[in-house]
Amino acid sequence: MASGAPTRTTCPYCGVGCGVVATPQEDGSVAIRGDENHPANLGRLCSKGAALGETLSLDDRLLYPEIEGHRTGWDKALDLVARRFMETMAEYGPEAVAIYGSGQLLTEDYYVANKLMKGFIGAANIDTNSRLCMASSVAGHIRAFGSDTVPGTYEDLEEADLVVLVGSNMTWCHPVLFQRLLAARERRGTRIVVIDPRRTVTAEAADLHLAIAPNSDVALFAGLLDHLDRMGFRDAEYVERHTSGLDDALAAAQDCGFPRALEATRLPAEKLREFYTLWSRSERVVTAYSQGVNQSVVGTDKVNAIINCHLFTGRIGRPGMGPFSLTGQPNAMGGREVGGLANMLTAHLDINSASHRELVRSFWNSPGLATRPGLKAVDLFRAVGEGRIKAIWIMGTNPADSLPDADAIQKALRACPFVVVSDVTRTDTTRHAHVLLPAAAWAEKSGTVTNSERRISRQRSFLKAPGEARPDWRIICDVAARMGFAEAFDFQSPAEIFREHAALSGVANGGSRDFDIAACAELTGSAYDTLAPFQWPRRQGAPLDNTTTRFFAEGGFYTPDQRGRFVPTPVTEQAVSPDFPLILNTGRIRDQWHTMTRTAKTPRLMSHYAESFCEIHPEDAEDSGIEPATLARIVSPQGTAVVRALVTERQRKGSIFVPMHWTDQQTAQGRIGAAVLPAVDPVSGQPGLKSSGARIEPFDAAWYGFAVLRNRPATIPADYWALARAEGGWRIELAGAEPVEDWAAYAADLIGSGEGLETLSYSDQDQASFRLATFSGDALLGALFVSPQPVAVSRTWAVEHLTASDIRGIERLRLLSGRPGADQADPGPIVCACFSVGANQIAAAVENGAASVDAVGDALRAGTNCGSCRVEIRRLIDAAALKKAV
Ligand SMILES: Nc1nc2c(c(=O)[nH]1)N[C@H]1C(S)=C(S)[C@@H](COP(=O)(O)OP(=O)(O)OC[C@H]3O[C@@H](n4cnc5c(=O)[nH]c(N)nc54)[C@H](O)[C@@H]3O)O[C@H]1N2
Ligand SMILES: Nc1nc2c(c(=O)[nH]1)N[C@H]1C(S)=C(S)[C@@H](COP(=O)(O)OP(=O)(O)OC[C@H]3O[C@@H](n4cnc5c(=O)[nH]c(N)nc54)[C@H](O)[C@@H]3O)O[C@H]1N2
Ligand code: SF4
Ligand SMILES: [Mo]
Repeated sequence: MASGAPTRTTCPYCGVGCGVVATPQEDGSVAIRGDENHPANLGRLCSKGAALGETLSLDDRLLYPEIEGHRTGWDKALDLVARRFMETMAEYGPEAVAIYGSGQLLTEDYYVANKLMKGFIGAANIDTNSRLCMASSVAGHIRAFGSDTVPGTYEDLEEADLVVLVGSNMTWCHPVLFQRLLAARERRGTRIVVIDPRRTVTAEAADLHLAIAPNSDVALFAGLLDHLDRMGFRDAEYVERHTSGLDDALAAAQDCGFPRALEATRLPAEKLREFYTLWSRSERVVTAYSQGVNQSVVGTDKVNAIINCHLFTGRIGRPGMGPFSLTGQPNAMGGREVGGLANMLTAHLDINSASHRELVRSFWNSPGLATRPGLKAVDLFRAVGEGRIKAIWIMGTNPADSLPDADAIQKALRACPFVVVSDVTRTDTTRHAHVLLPAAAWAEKSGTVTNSERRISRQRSFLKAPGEARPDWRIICDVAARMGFAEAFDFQSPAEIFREHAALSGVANGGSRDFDIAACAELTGSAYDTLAPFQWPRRQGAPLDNTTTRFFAEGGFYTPDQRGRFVPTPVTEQAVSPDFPLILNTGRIRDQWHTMTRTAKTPRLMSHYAESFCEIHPEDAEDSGIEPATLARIVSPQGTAVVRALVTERQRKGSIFVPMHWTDQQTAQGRIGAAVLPAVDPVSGQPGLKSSGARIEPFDAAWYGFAVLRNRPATIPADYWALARAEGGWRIELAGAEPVEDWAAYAADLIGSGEGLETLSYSDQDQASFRLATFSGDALLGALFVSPQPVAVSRTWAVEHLTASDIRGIERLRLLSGRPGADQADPGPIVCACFSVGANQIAAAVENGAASVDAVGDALRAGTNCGSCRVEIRRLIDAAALKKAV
């Protein structure tokens, strides 16, 4: 096959929405590069985007529909879904049926799912993982603006003098946008403030880090509003002409004031003052926020506390100013545009408004549109567990891991009479599927997505769907047709769906609603194919060009009186239970995406962190008897999880942080979702995923092990394990609560045994330490290292043996001893995933005179591609300087 034509598409990971150019190669691989013409990234990609080509392999893909675990044909599977849905509706009413979707579906998929549920099944029990992600931003926007509008654009981050990042680890989670911000800082000296209880890599790159107490953001920004008022920073004209409700909001802010803000945030007074002064004096300020704000039981108030300050100063909708909600998923925004939440209608119409409902009903010609909001994610799964919902269709999300109280979710799914799952691979959720539907994946799908700055981009397929996999929109329309709604779902392409969606956004709009892309209502097939990225709104007749759009500089809010609303945000206290005194914070790491179904496929991305961990402050570790690098059990009233202890002062005392990513697919007992509290924000219904009460205790390990293996073992006999792909095979961390009698037999089970293999082993007298390596010819088949303490073998170095073809003599002994020879460099833990550069290599370069991140880049290329690791490189340079100084 000759190498294919380049296809311009969009990255399927975060809400930055980078343009990607994918070029299939002669050898079947796909070359990936950033699209230099895409306004979001101008050619840049982060480590995850750059590794997209490595996630396209077909192993693990779902290729055929299954019923009860057995392969079947599409007709049978679709007939069954339609029949069971209709039977359930007939017997128990439409509210007994639910759809649980995802901000990773394309707008066209999302549109038809929502149309089917709200318009034709006739109830609104369709919610999505956006409830866990964006719901508080949506609710905060609607309270303040009357609409779910992100007022600004990415350029504002580049044109601001001050950028405040609240609850956002932008370096890792929106890396390309962060690179744009850093480049702007080079040019104009932007000040960056990070507000996060943890000292993240983003915090380390900032000019000021406020390590506030968890959930004290409301007090921080209420205190700021009070400060702005006292110091005379009110934009009287803006407030007078364009807003309402200031008095109540100010009263609440005065109630808080500096003293309560100080008490709640537990910051040093001079830091708090510095921040207030900086914010007040910077006309061009962007306050960008993400999950540290949204994923909270006071998330909506956090959003409004921030927006209040921008309304008060009139710093909104002008270049370099405004509140900015960073969206998580690639299409979190598109999902909201089609009303993909249980309390919304499509096209930013209001489900609680009779006239809006009538508008949609008549446009769809629907037999009976939902008349009231449906259940939000946490309540929706509670209803599944309690038997009120009897049939559920899950698409493009993995709630068995990602919802709080995840064991309860699994239990609910087990009890549910009918579970349909559309996915591209097997997950902890697909285990519960009665019907499993193979969806086409990123490279095979066409449609549109909307990024954080309201920019709609095309996703274009460049590979044929494997096996019998089909795009989600097609699957949904096929089920709808079988339920008797063929006419309303007679779409032959994503372009047709997009046109309908665009047309609906313009119906009776005339500027009365923010979301309007009626300019696309007549788009031809070929115009859709070549559609360049554009920002909404694009009202009827407007050109689809690259111009920037902003909202609210001159008021024009979407409230009945067109005024922006101040919302009072009273400061509340969160109770801490003495049995669960620590606050469990969960979130993301640089190289993994959510439940790891794609990113875990690439060794490069597994080399940054190969197992889950818990960041804990040294004093909390000592109080709980946790030694560095041992295993620890996190216990909450909901459940438990076992992870590696990472003792660090970057973590605030009283809080612990565990990544959300690891599932039963990669580790034993490590799913943190099982320990997360399902409490939700009363306004948005978004769970407070960052602050569960928990305690931590040592995991009593009789032994620890580490293994590198060419082949994935069928079973892993250990109480704890974490399995990761490595170049040439696999790597596993192991631990057991009980001693093992016969280590040689254990190793043979894990690694394999048989004729023609050569095995070397070593054990100390009481067999507490044991090492074994098995060779097939001159290549390594596997090696196991066991010790009563955490195994002190260089992981990167050991893993490199899997790809060596000539391990002989002394090399074998060195491997067995677990130590590289003096003539061999141990690269150390991988810091730069793009060029596989380890911490020891960077330390050596620094030792040899590389004194800056750029100098390290010149020497090793580390940090010169996506740049996501530059802060970590800086940290190593600083550590070396510190070592020299003491
Ligand atoms: N590498 C990577 N990038 C991703 C993703 C991924 O899985 N991996 N997922 C994408 C998605 S869907 C999302 S939603 C975004 C999320 O992007 P982010 O929101 O940036 O990421 P998180 O790590 O979830 O949380 C951000 C920070 O909130 C802090 N935080 C916790 N509690 C509080 C608090 O009370 N106040 C404040 N101010 N901060 C607090 C946490 O310590 C954490 O550092 O990332 C997107 N990008
Ligand atoms: N404790 C804790 N929990 C969290 C969070 C947290 O910070 N802490 N964050 C929350 C947030 S912000 C989010 S966004 C969620 C994310 O949580 P999930 O949505 O559950 O995570 P993913 O792993 O992205 O799941 C996407 C699924 O869709 C499949 N998939 C990929 N492409 C397609 C496709 O084209 N079609 C179909 N049908 N399937 C596809 C993937 O294989 C995968 O199984 O997690 C939430 N849960
Ligand atoms: S920043 Fe990275 S993950 Fe996000 S869209 Fe761009 S390349 Fe993809
Ligand atoms: Mo998210």
